[in-house]
Amino acid sequence: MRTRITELLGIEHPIFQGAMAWIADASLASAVSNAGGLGILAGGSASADVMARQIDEAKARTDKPFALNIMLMSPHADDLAQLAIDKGVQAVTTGAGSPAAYMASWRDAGIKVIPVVASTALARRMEKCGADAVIAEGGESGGHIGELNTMALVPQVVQTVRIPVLAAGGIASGRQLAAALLLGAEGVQVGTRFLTVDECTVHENYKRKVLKAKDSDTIVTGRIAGHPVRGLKNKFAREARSAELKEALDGAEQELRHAGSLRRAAIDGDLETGSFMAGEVAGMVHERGSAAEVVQGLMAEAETILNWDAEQLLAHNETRKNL
Ligand code: TUI
Repeated sequence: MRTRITELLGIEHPIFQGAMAWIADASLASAVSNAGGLGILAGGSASADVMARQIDEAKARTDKPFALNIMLMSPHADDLAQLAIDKGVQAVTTGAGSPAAYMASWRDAGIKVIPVVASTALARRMEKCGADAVIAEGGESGGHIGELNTMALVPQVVQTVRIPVLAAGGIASGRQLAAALLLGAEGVQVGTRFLTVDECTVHENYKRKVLKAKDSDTIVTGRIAGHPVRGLKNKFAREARSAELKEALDGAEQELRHAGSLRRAAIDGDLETGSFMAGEVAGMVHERGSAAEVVQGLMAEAETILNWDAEQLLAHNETRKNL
């Protein structure tokens, strides 16, 4: 399947691996890149030194393109922006803010720039600053989210910009990949589905929690103070939610409550006090397997369904069978 995204990056499949902070390391990113998608290293708030080592490790594990994600609320964002240039990474994705200040220097260095946007306004600004593509991320996603959901956001971003759009949020199957393409996307970003693959080094408790989850097991905390985060329900999330509602905590207090919570989930596997960020599709992730199996499964299912006409699709839907 060739799209402007596969052409832009020289990759085989239009599938990006979600930039999951504390989780998306060289092991996962190189596995996804080796499978023909785009692996993405995500440091969250990690320092440039830590990410430099991750980049070196990813280069040792794959000859294929991979990206560095920069979480713009990180205190190290400036250093990471420079690191991408010094290390000559092929692509940068960004989240949780506007990367406008860095765009010119990345482009001068020949780095492909693909910001995550949660609104048409930011998508338009990013196109004007020279972004190569945007990832339109709906509120079904895990982690820090915007206000709109994928079904409504993606077509509106597609109508707003000429550069290619990837869809993120709520995508864990080939059917959902096909649906994203029908909404006008030219690629997808998949996070939660990669949490349980063999090459993902996240704590085993995190994997088990995703595998056990059902549709209603995610919850959004932090909506009141303006930094909404979706994750799996546990003691931490329930307490955070009820404290927010009772005390209408201010933003600073909420940040404090969240400090270290993703690390406690991803590294320590602390089931009570960790923040197990995951998307709404956690309820449909029931398997482990390899990253390559996920990439190939998504592509095969999407290609099958996209080759059907409406009659075949509706007949198949009646049977309720897997593809
Ligand atoms: O960034 C994400 N998801 C994340 S980041 C993260 S780590 C974290 N650490 C501490 C506190 C909070 C999170 C976990 N998950 N997704 C991309 C994304 N970006 N979603 C929404 C946005 C976004 C929101 C507002 C991007 C830009 C924006 O406004 C920028 C502007 O200037 O208008």
